[in-house]
Amino acid sequence: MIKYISLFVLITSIGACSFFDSFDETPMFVTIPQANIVDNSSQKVSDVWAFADGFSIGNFEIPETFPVLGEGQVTLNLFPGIRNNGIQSAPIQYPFFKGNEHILDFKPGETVSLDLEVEYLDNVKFSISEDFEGNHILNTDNDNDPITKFVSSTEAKFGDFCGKITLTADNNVFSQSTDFIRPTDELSNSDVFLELDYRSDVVFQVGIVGFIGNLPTFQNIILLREREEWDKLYLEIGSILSIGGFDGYQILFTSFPDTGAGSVWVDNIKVVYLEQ
Ligand SMILES: [Ca+2]
Ligand SMILES: [Ca+2]
Repeated sequence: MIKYISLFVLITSIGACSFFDSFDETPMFVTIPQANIVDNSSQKVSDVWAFADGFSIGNFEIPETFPVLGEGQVTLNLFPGIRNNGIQSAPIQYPFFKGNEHILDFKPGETVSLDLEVEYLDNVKFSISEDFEGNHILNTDNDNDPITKFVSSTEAKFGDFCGKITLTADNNVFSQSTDFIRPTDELSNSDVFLELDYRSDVVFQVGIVGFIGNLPTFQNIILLREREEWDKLYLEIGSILSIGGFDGYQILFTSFPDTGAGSVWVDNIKVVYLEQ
């Protein structure tokens, strides 16, 4: 492992020429031009995590070309990565995607191009899944203003509809959560992420309403800034549900104080976990 990591550091710090001078072996190169979302669903895969014969080569922002050492055949395992909680400096392997395995004939100096295929694992489950293509489940009004609510909108990127909520000068607060209190017991041994597509011209917050019995705890987790184009958030919520000891939860959308007039659009709200 030390060998691979030091190779990567050398290449990124002093360039490929020095790298070739320093080692007897000539690597082959693997290019990952793009992530290919197998079912054309909404995903934001930014990185590939690469392993050769079980050793980590590193994680790379796509598109990228990286060297691989070996002889005979090399087993290359690639895993799709995302940025955790929308933080650029927090790349992680997303625990819900299948890995790609390639058996390569090792040919020094040659470059192989491989698309990263992105597909959910077979045991992925959705505790919540809302695409706004029919009646939606974002109707729980916690703010006592029935005017501020999510309505179906045709301004969608995926499918025909998304959800939209609008703030005006007179109606400038919202706190809306998903209908039904979802149980947490099925999530307890798994990573749990909220996936959310959003666009916004105001700052807003996303969080959970955690329930112990019927007692709600409102918890904002992340503040999302304005986005002119649709963006996607992967938000880790399993630890928050677990630490709170909640036996049920809803997903919560809240306006930020004094944010002014504007709208928030949301789509493809999924709470993802692995069936054990
Ligand atoms: Ca949709
Ligand atoms: Ca409301």
